[in-house]
Amino acid sequence: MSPFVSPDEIRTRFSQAMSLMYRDEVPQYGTLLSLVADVNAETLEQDPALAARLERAGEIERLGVERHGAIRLGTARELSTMRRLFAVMGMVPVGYYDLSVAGVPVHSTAFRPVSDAALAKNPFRVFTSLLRLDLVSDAALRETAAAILARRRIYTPDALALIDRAEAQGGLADGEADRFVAEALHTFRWHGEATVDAATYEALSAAHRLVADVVCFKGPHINHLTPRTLDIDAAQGEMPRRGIAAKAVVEGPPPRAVPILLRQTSFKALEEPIRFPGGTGAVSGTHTARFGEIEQRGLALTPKGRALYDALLARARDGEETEGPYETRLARAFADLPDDEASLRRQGLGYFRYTLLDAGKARPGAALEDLVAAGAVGADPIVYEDFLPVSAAGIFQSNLGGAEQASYAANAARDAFEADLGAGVLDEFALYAAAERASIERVEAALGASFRTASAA
Ligand code: OOG
Ligand code: NI
Repeated sequence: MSPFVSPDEIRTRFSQAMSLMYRDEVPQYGTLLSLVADVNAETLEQDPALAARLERAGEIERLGVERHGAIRLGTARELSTMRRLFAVMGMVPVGYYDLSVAGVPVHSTAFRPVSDAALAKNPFRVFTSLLRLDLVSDAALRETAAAILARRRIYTPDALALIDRAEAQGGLADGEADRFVAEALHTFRWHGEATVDAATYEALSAAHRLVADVVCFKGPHINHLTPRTLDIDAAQGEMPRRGIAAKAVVEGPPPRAVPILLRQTSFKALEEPIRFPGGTGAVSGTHTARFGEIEQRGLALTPKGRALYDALLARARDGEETEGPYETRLARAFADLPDDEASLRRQGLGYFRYTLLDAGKARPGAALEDLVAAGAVGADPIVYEDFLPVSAAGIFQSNLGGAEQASYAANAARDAFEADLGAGVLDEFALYAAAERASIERVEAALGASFRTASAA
């Protein structure tokens, strides 16, 4: 037996500890959790077929613990250490998101588990952004910010020592894992004291509110935690009834019979008191950074499906669809994406996980598609585990508190990001394709046959 706690278990402990901490720091997050739990229970009760399918996919158990968070880092060193910290809990960087196109001076990745088994245990993800000071035009301000960031230490010495130990030993023993969780948690806490004086805060905030959020504090406070709902429209409707002012528009695709990718809504960031050093100790300013968010996840799309999604979204946002409110334009644009599972699968638009349901119904030599039609094999949507850059930008914008609409020339810098990270980011599509392929191979092995046709994707 391994003397170490599994990374899945450490991730679960960490995500639990983070959730407790955030509920303490931002009580409305607790309200969101109970709202989502109620909506999910209601949805499952009213839709036994959905309940059965989630059960089959092993998603029922994960639903109660499922959430994502987000942080914003200031330096390459912070980012590469964050990669090592998350690796201890089985989370690796997936995807590259360039948000500069949307006027946010960061680029990002998502740390998350990747294997089917680890995702089923606990799919905790952290959307992690790195500030791009190169996009700040004022050179003096850029230098000030870089100097402040170079001085801060966001990890405790014990957290660093435990990361070293996990790497050297190949894991952490039970007590070490608990200490690691407690030490790592410090990095994500809110600190009400700014590390800079009010004038510096104002100057950085004027360049972009996000710059002040990253540079002026002791560490990268977790800025939201997001539970997963099975019905985001119901959750959105319920928010005002529980005293939460919801963001006006749900980000992502419109409501559909077959949920795809990711739909998200949030409540606006709190305006929190901050103190500046050298002051009287009295509140000397406010800062908006921390908020609450809810999401609904659906089918992971193939590159072909995703290209269609991106095109349809653009059509609704700033393309041919110009008549009526946003929701109407969005619904009209998405009429061009099939909205039943069979079409999405047959047209190679989404990824599916295949399971053998009834070997007795399987004719020898049949194609996979025939086996699905005959009810011998089930095809369930593979859940999208990642993020959407346009949605993420919308979430950033609605929570920065200011009205500014900065814009930067489209300026992806993936190579620089990976160099700062100290590793490459994984390709999300390759992960979904591998999960689909592995499920087909399991069916093949169980039937002792191989299928004539390759998977749609
Ligand atoms: C991250 C915003 C992105 C999401 O769910 O798309 C995000 C941030 O505000 O730091 O969390
Ligand atoms: Ni989020």
